[in-house]
Amino acid sequence: MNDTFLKACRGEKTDYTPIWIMRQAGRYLPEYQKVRGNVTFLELCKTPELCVEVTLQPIDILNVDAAILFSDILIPLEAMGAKLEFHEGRGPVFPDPIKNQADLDKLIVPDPAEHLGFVMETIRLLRKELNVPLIGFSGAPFTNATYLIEGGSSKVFWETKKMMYTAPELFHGMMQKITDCTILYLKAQAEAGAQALQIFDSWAGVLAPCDFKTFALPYVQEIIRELRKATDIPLIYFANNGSTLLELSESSGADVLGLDWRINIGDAAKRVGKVALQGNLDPFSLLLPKDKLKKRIGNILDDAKDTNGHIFNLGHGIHQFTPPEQAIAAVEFVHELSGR
Ligand code: 1CP
Repeated sequence: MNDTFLKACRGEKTDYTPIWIMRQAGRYLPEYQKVRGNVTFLELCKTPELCVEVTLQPIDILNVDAAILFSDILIPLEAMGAKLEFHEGRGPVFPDPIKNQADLDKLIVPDPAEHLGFVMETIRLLRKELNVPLIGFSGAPFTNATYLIEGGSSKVFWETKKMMYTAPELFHGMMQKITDCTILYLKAQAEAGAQALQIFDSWAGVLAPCDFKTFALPYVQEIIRELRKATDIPLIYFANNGSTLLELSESSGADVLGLDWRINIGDAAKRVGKVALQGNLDPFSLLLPKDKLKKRIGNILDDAKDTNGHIFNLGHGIHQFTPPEQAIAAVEFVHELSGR
């Protein structure tokens, strides 16, 4: 097995800098569109054979150094009992958002084997096929909570912040319930064969540092503390738009911190201790002409030379209109320029 990714996560020396791409399986790939054309997104997520197929697509097409389980951060929320719909062109919708204690009381902490068995089955099947490490994942409690409270995607997070500031006990109760669910879910993924776990905190960057510290970070810390007792696989925490939260994020206890593109990776390395760093090419810079893209990748690799382990990635998910050949070229450039 190619274990370059796992070595970099642990801060060990590698022959080259490994790369994978957030959302590497998805709508920018015609091969994904083809599978997706026959089923709804939720049907796809619940059919292990199809999840295996789309997880493997970018491994062959892009030649990346890690696979990420095909699923979605919102799947365990549905297992908690929240009604979830995906509307074409509009994204996820929770038609019955959580507004009060009675709504929260209706949510359960699901047994992953019973309610999320299709995810574990996907992991078991993938491990038989893969020759690169498999990353499992979940949303971070704060990010997942925003979807349950807002009833879907948001730009301003009015309802979330309103609950935080005017009903903090309800908010904390909800965070604890999501945390309990996430701990069981990620432990089950590790037991099924996931070789690293990433926690996606896509909306952490909308919080002031003091609120991140009070309302979000303690729950990530609890998840990582509990996982540590169960497994020694690398744990990655990605707080999107989180460069102002870097030192706090490091106190999550993660082995690897994901970085978006708004910070220079060398500057980030100076601010943290022995964690490895993952990132951080602006996803839209994949539109650069190839010579400029190569130079840009070279600069990130240079800036990252003093990190205690570097995993190349984009600073957020690949955009759905990205030409696949640009992503293929980016992977080639990372491998070529970082070869030692
Ligand atoms: O129409 C389609 O085919 C659905 C598009 C799609 C895909 C391909 C969604 C809907 N989710 C996914 C897969 C997915 N989502 C993966 C596995 C694929 C891979 O990485 O290769 C992963 C890891 C996620 C994680 C995810 N889902 C996040 C965290 C990462 C991030 O991008 O910030 C979030 C926030 C979601 C929610 C979600 N899922 C899908 C949509 C449209 C959204 C909403 C995003 C938003 O609120 O802006």
